[in-house]
Amino acid sequence: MVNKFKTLYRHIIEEERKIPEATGQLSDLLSDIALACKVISLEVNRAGLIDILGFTGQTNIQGEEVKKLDKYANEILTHVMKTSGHTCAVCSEEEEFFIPVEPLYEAKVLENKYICHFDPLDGSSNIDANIAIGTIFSIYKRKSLKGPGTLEDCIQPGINQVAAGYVVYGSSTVLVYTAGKGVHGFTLDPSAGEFLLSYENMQIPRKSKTYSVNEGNYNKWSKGMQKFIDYLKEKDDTTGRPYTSRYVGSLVADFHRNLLYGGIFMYPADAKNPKGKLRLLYEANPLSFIIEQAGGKASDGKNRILDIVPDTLHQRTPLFIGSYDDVSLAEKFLSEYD
Ligand code: P6P
Repeated sequence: MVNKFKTLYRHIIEEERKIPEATGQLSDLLSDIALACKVISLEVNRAGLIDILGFTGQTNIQGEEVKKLDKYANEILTHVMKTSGHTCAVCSEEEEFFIPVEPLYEAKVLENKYICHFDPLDGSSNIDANIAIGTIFSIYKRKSLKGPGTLEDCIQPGINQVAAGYVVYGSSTVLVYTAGKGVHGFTLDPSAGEFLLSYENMQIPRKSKTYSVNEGNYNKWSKGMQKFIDYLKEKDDTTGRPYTSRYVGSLVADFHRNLLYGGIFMYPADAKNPKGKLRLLYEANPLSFIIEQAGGKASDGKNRILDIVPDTLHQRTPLFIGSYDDVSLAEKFLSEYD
């Protein structure tokens, strides 16, 4: 019997060997990120046992109360990425400005050739309720030639990503990533301390029967958005309606479920959030790279997310992401009624 025991590191190396010009630096960086997420997973799973819950009394760039686990995850990921030797800049959703990184190996040009964006602990408002939360990361190649990275290096359209992934800290800890050659998932075996391959070449069903949205915002939505949700709730057997509503309030948890079983997640613009709530660089771009690699679709309701040219690090975007036909139908309603 062939042993299916394949670690994340083994999988990354095997993928790297398929690329002649690969130098192993991206593989090394991905492995460093996985290590950081293993450490975060330990703390997330222990949060109920040690006094790491509750607020730090500080607020982040988004004006949100920062919980201690948020701060811890941010510090771990920032440290690992800064010391990896492969980054020239690191951008955290929790930090107002990007963090330029000096080259660690003076002798080699382009040694520190990557930019890393991350949301260290998305859905953190759910931490105390023991609801699944997640880390999201996104990797680009620098545009500048050498030295510490620049703001221009950090503000690139999502289509330029070389890798992206997330970790969902739930009933188990699962890491899902793409480096442009399909989407692959790994489940953490806490006893071995290894992420083991559990989902290879993930593909999202083209059409689903599940929608994820905060319907408490219904009265703030555009007419097209209201009509789309009303449509999904009508009974019509030929189109598999009514759809089921599933909304955790933790993006990574909702996204992961939809990736596995099909579904559309929506955070549209509304009267309170005219640009939507979610961040383009830290949330929408990495998840959009993943969903397209898995055969799905991601837009702001009109434009492909990965084509959006960012203006600022923390800019927000409306997000429609998931099963291809469902996202296309949402776009149709918005174009017809808005
Ligand atoms: P709302 C969590 O704060 C988050 O950023 C995402 O993880 C989640 O999908 C969304 O916001 C929930 O927002 O307005 O529905 O509470």
